[in-house]
Amino acid sequence: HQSDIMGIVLITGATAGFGQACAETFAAKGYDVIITGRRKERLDALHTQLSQEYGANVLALNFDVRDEKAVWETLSNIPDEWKAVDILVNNAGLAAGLSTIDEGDPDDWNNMIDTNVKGLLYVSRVVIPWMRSRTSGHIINIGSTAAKHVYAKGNVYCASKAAVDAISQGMRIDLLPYRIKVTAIHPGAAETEFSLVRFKGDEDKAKDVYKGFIPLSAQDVADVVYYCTSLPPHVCINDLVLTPLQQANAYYIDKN
Ligand code: NDP
Ligand code: 8X3
Repeated sequence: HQSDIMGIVLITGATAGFGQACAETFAAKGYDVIITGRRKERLDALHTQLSQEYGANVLALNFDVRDEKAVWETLSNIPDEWKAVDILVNNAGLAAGLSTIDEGDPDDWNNMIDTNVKGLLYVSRVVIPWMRSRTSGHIINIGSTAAKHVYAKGNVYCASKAAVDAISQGMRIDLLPYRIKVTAIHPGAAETEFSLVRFKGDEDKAKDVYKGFIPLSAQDVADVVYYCTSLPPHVCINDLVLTPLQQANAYYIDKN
């Protein structure tokens, strides 16, 4: 990019799905990109791809968002020029299992709450002061239609995304004095590795989720994320729900 850099975007969970599509989209638009995730080989491959295809400067950071110390140490120690983050996309997250509350696995509950809620907070806690010092910035939190309505067996996943919704509202109030935008984006059913992760590698179960309708793609979501960041400085989309045409809400999909 050299002379025509649009800014710096930090995307958590860039090794798959929405995060990867966001990394490609922002790099293609001329952003320099900080990508994060646990799978190092994928991060390295994406690093190479983004630099070669788009000429983006890329910083790949390999950490688990659940690890408060790792989040703090890794992010605090990046070179100062990378701390001028314009856009933070809090995307890393997962659903683990799909069970009634009486049969839920506490390990799954911990994983979802630690990743979707606490991980988002840990990353934000480091990045927000960088934005505050520049009196500008944009935080995009990836919620879900599951934040807006609870569906059968969705209990703790839905609760974790409702927390993302509430945290986004709180951030928006607290960060107004610093002119930091906060946008919560709530996608409906999108075919990524999401269901493969939820069903712990069971490919048939994962595929079944998307039968009978055309789901969103990771690129659909990335396009909407990018759109929200491309508006004039005085305009902020606070909260945005997007679903496939055949989906009305978290628990109603008109399958054919
Ligand atoms: P994917 O499983 O395809 O991607 C998830 C990403 O999150 C991966 O890059 C993964 O990287 C990262 N991640 C997960 N856990 C951690 C962790 N502990 N530390 C660091 N990174 C982590 O799923 P999606 O792209 O679909 O999901 C992205 C977000 O969108 C999630 O928050 C999800 O809840 C939400 N969402 C998904 C919907 C869907 O239908 N797909 C709809 C609505 C919201 P790695 O494993 O390498 O660490
Ligand atoms: C992911 C979509 O429908 O499984 O948030 O809740 S859903």
